[in-house]
Amino acid sequence: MKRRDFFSHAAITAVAAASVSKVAMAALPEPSFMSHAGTAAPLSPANGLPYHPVVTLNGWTLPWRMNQGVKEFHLVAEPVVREMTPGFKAHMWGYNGQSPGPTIEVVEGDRVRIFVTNKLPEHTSVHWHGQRLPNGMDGVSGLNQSAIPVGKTFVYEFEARRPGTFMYHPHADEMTQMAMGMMGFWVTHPKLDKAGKHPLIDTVDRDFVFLLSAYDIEPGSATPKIMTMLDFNLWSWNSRIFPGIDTLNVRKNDKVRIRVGNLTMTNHPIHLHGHEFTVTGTDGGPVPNVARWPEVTTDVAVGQMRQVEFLADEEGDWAFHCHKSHHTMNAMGHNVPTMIGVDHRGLIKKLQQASPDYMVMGERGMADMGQMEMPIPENTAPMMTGKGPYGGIEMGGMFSLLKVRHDQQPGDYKDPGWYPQPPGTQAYEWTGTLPKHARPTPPPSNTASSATPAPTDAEVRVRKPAASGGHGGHR
Ligand SMILES: [Cu+2]
Repeated sequence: MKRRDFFSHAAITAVAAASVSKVAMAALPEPSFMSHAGTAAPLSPANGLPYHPVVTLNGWTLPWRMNQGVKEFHLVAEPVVREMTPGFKAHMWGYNGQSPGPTIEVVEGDRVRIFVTNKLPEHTSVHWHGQRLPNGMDGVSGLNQSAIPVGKTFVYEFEARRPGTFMYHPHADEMTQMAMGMMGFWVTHPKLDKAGKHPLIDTVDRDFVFLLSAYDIEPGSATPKIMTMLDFNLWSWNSRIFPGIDTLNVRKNDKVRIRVGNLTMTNHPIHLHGHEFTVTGTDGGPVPNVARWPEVTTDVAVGQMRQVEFLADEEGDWAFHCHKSHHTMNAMGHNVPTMIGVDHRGLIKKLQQASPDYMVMGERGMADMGQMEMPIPENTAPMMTGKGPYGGIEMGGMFSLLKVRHDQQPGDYKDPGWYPQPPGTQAYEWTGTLPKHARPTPPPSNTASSATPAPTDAEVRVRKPAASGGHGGHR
C-alpha cells in the first residue's frame, strides 16, 4: 500500500471520544464514511481495553464512541461505488461508503451497541456471524426481528462474549444483498490475563483481515448480476482484484496473523508461498493447541472463517493466493474454446481480410492475454495482468503478495517495492550444451514372443455421423 492511501483515524476518533454533551450522547453517533479503497492504518483504541489492532486489506476500521461504558458504532447500509482495481469501478451496495463495510473491532466482554441506518432501496437487516448473543439480536429478518425498512434505523446491542474472528452481513434478501457486496469483518480481541497473555490467542506483530467475495459483472458494465449462482467472473478479496489488492508488508521475523472469511458461493484454498502456517482459529473460536498442524494451503469453505499464523522468516516477495487457478483471473466470457495446438495461420489471414481486428485467443496457451494489450471494453479489468520486476505476473482476482523485509520498520505497512534477489539465488537460463533428447523406444508391437499386444499409439477422433446415415442409423 502506498503512503498516500493512509489517512489518519486519529482525528475522527478524537472527536468521537471527546466529552460530548448529554444531549449529543442521546442522539445517534455521527457515522464515519470512507471515500476510497486504500488500506487504512490500524486504528489504535482511544478508549476501553487496549489491544493490537488489525489491518483490513483495502479497507478500514469503524471508529466508535464510548457512551456510559457502551461502545457505540453507526453502520449505514447504502449504494456505493467500489473501485475494484484501478480503471474498474463497480456499482455495489455496502456500508459507510465502501464494500465491504468497515471492520468492527472490540474486546471480549465489551458491551456493544450498533446503530444500523438503511439507505438502500429495500429493507435489510444485519446478522452478526459467529457471535454469542440474545436471539433477538441475531439479525435474521422475519425470524428474530422485523426487517429494517427503507430510511429507518435499528439498534443492535449485545456483549461481545467470545474472542475471535467474525463477520457481519444482511439476513434479508440475502442473495441480492450479498451478491451486491454487503458484508464486513468483525474481530473480538481477547481479554488478557495479568501477564498480558491468552492461553490460545497469541499477540502478533501484524494482523491482517479480509473477506472473500465474488461478483458477476459483464465486461463493460458496472453492476453485479444478482441471479448468478456459481458462474462468477470476478473473484475478489475485500471487493478488490489483482493488481488492485494491496500487498501484505511485514518485517522479517514478525509473527503474522491473517484472518479470512468466505462469503462467496464456493470454497477457496488459500495458499501462501515460502512459509508454513498454522490454522489457529475459526469462526468457532481458537483451535486447541493439540489440534493444530502445519500447512501451506487452507481451504476456506462457504460461510467459514480461518485464522492462520506464521513466522515471516524468509525474505522476499511471496505469492499469496487462492489455489483455484480460475480464481486468479479476471472477467472474460466463459464461452471461449480451448485453442491450444490449433494452427490458425491460414485461416486467420482470411478472417482478418473480412474483420481486420480479428484475433485468435490462446493458440499457445493463454499467456498471450497477459502480454498483449488487447482492446477491452471501458470499465473492465484485464483478464490476467500485473507487471513484476521480471515481466508479466499473468494473474488476476484473488492474488496478492506477502512482502518480507529485514528493514521494514515495526508498524510500517507501506509497500517496500520489489525484492532485489541476492546474486546467485535466482533461477537462471542454462547456456551450456544440452544432451540429445533421449526418449524410450517403444517395444516392437505385437510380436510372437509377447503374450499381450503392446499398446499402439492411439489418437481420439470425434467421428460425426455421416450425412447420409446420421440419426437415421437408429432405424
Ligand atoms: Cu478461490
